[in-house]
Amino acid sequence: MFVDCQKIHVKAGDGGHGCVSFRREKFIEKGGPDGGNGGHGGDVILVADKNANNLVDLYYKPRLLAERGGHGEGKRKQGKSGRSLIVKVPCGTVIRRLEFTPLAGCKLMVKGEAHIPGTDVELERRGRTIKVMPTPTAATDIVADLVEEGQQVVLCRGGRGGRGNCTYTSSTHQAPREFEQGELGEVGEFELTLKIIADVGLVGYPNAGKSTLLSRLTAAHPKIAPYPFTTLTPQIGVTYFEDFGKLTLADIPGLIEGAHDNVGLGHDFLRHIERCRLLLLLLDMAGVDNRDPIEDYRQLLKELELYDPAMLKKPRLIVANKMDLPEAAANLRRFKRRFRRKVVEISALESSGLEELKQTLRILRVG
Ligand SMILES: Nc1nc2c(ncn2[C@@H]2O[C@H](COP(=O)(O)OP(=O)(O)OP(=O)(O)O)[C@@H](O)[C@H]2O)c(=O)[nH]1
Ligand SMILES: [Mg+2]
Repeated sequence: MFVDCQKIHVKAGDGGHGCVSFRREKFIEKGGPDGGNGGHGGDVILVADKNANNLVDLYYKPRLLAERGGHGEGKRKQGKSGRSLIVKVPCGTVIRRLEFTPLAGCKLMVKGEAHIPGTDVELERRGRTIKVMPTPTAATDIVADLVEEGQQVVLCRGGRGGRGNCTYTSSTHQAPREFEQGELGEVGEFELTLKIIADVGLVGYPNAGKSTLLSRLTAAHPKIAPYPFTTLTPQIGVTYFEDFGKLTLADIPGLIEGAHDNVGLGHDFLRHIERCRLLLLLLDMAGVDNRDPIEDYRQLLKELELYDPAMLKKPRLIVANKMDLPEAAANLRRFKRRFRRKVVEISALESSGLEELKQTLRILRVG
């Protein structure tokens, strides 16, 4: 299963409570207070990992809870710190904070005032205060964008451990019975969206041959079939050059008219090419399904523009596929007369023209 958008509920570990204890030993009378502090609660951390390729783990486990801190003990023993929960997510995950909906039994308090979005919120639960991260506003709702391998973000911090009674001792207060409860860990709700990071995005109508091209240039094995919407989820492949340089290519489901409005598989997948540095517009030059490559090209540009005008500012390369079929040559002449742009001619099926395509991609990508 491929999951590229997932809502999660996060709770960091609560701090352990401080302990009230007095030293009791034979021959030592009134040994004094010796209650230790509570341990800190664990944090919830997300880290970008190149081996994770989608958010399916979080789909099955959308509640992330870190371990709580241990309580303090006698003999000044500090409670054990809670282990942090570290979750791996794919590179390219954007994390947005959502408005927190308190659980039953919780009351939203904002220092006695009506709540203002973007300010600190506190929750009161069974007489104790939970820290909730500031509610999102347009400017602050993106918490992090994990792009590089190893980049990490602490989503919620664990609570501090409470003080034990030995820390309350003073010259005038030698047998304190005070202690502190551990702080509650932060809670929050987040939405994770994956926006794949690849150098080249393959864009084209269904059946144009995008998956065939990906399978010829890289070691990826996407499904290839002569019907539209064979590819249902983005596929990534890496193509290598003789000097060990490499390019990553992303194949997304075919675009059709209205894709910007979520027609077909539309919108959901266009975001995966938002971050590609180069767009490869693949056209079925033979017009196999009674299509006209000129119309296809116009429509693709229109869909990209309607989705986000910035898409057209990216460098793009037009690639004419299916040049092995007899109708292709005449269509290509017509296309070139109409647009006067550089067109790379290939036949993905017969693997012809692929070396020139690779070199052109490289030059455009570097330049
Ligand atoms: N004759 C010929 N057929 C091709 C060529 N490239 C792809 N095809 C055929 O076109 C059909 C569709 O190919 P796919 O690679 O699945 O197309 P796609 O663009 O990934 O399609 P979707 O995933 O549905 O968007 C398959 O039957 C391929 O064998 C080519 O260069 N020449
Ligand atoms: Mg495909």
